[in-house]
Amino acid sequence: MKTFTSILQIGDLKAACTKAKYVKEHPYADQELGRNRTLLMIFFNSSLRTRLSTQKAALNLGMNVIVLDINQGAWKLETERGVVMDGDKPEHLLEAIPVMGCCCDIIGVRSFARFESKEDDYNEVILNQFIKYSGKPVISMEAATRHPLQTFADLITIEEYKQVERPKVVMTWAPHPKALPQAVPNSFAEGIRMTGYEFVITHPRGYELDPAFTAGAVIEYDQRKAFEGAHFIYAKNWAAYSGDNYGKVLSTDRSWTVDSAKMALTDNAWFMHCLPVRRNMIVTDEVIESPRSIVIPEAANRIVSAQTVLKEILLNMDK
Ligand code: AN0
Ligand code: CP
Repeated sequence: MKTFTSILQIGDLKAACTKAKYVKEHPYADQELGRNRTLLMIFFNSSLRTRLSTQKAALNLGMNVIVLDINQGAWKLETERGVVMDGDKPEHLLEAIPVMGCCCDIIGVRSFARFESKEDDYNEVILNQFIKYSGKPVISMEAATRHPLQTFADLITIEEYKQVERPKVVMTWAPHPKALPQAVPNSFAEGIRMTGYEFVITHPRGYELDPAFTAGAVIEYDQRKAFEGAHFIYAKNWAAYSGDNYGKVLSTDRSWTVDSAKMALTDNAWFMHCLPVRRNMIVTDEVIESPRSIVIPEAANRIVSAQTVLKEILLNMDK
């Protein structure tokens, strides 16, 4: 593994989960592996879990870590090529990236969809420039279209909690006041396809995701019907993807909030969410606080997914 921008890059899922299990049980077994190696984490957007868990994972591997919040203290970056830089942005991404590359051995990048251009977002223009110009392995810490460290943690969590071989996993859209990217649901759909689980996506009409990610999934517009017999409920909001509605909030209909009455339709399903979550918009207090909510162990598995990925990259680096 040289870069990690899609869950597909973990290769064989079973083997990856076995590696993750080892990392979880022996977090400090590879303290020498990261010695004198530096992880640089670049954030264009806010974070709690990704920042803490990826840093913890790197420290477990004996790495040094530098964290840079681009919006707090760094020069404001121009990202378009060819502009006359006479405005408020003193530095260009095309110089900044190679300089970042000089200061580390691995770069993690968080760069959300900007919803200014669907084409730019879905071509991952920011992430791909890091891959092209940093000269270092790049890890996505949520880019415009995917959040693979989250997906890997989600898959590890489902493996840990599933009680039947082929569980029914339901990803449900839920309301949120702001436009959120499609990265988490895209990536989750991409990951679930690797598992062979039964997979149903439920959302209001108009919230169809990019079929490149959802191919093979059953789309059910009736949320209650989708919940019937589910073993896992994976809640998430996302903004519209299709056509001119790209990046728009089409609905904040709270009849889509995950509540106890809907959970009662499932086969005693586990409740999952990547967090941060808006209570009583996405999910009621009662459901997120119930014994079937596994959002905290899911978040804890972010250390495991990051450490497994970092370890794999370190093992493949020329010493
Ligand atoms: C982000 C999103 O929906 O992509 C990050 C989730 C991990 N969520 C928010 O911005 C609230
Ligand atoms: N789930 C997740 O990535 O959380 P943060 O946005 O807090 O990093």
